[in-house]
Amino acid sequence: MASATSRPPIRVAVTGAAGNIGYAAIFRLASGAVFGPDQPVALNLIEVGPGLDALKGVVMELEDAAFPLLADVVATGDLDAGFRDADWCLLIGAVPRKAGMERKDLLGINGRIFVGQGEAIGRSAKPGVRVLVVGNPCNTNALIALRAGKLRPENVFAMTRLDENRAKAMLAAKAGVHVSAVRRVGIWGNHSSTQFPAFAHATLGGRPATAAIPDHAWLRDTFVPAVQQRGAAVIKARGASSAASAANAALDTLRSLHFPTPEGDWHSVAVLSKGDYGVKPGILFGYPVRTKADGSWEIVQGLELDAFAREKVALTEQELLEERATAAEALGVAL
Ligand code: NAX
Repeated sequence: MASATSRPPIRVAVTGAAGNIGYAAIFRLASGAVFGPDQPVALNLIEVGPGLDALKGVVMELEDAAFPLLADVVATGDLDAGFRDADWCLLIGAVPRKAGMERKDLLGINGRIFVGQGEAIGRSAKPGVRVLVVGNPCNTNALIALRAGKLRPENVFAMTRLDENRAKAMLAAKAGVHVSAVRRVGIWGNHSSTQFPAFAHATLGGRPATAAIPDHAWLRDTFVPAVQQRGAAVIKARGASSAASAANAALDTLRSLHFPTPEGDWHSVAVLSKGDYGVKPGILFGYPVRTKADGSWEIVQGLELDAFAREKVALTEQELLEERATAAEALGVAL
């Protein structure tokens, strides 16, 4: 397939491409919604088992969409073919937790998947490949892939953007402003019910959230748990986990890491901790991050964490340390 413009395509590998999130993500990737209207995109779509049959239909639909920017499509069950020459890997496919399954079982089952994927990315993707893990438990899966593939730590991310978007929507609704007026919401820690959506640094239409929302008990006791439990609330209402909003957040993350962050703002993503804000090194920890003009990124520095925030950060840090230990034991490797 020849592309409409002469720029080389950005090649994005997507696992779980025929699943709910994958299906919602790839058409927007192909349309130019992430990398812009002048940037061709190539898609490497990776599936397993029955997903491989469904993927044939997804490829037919991609053809039928006649995207001018879509330069190439590879559909495969082979990890090396799937990750070959990838600039970005979007790791969505994972085994969901089933009734009776312990967290340790899930970490073991998915851990093995992410060992294999990390190794294949290390062998077959471009050396500077960037990896975003969505499949849960995404922070620890990302750590496993990073270690297995000996990937560059600055290039491996786990998704906390859906939590940020949820938090922004809730703050906007409470204050009666449009969601686009909300900035500087950082999700700290794990993408789980221990995450900490830090409201103290947020602004609404330029005003501190704590001024725009004077009900600070609501911020602490209603807002924080509501963001933490939003995924469960969607499952209860929809009978299935968030998919379109999760795909949207994954694409927001790619865009925010690809383009410089607007002045005075930041975005949330989990990165390998090196001790910033006193968090133990060696876990994928959600932080507020800024992307620089040269494409590199930095953790936002100098934010004040009060006693409430420090307690929440410590809780989610503790959970990630435990997840790492459990996964290391289940896989029989050091992480
Ligand atoms: P689906 O079950 O609809 O799709 C998953 C797809 O992955 C299936 O088509 C399956 O065949 C494929 N798959 C499974 N193992 C694979 C492997 N080893 N290689 C390639 N493909 C594989 O789930 P979906 O709703 O798309 O959710 C995917 C993952 O996202 C789950 O782990 C889910 O928990 C996680 N989520 C993460 C979120 C986040 O914010 N980080 C939020 C949404 C979502 O819960």
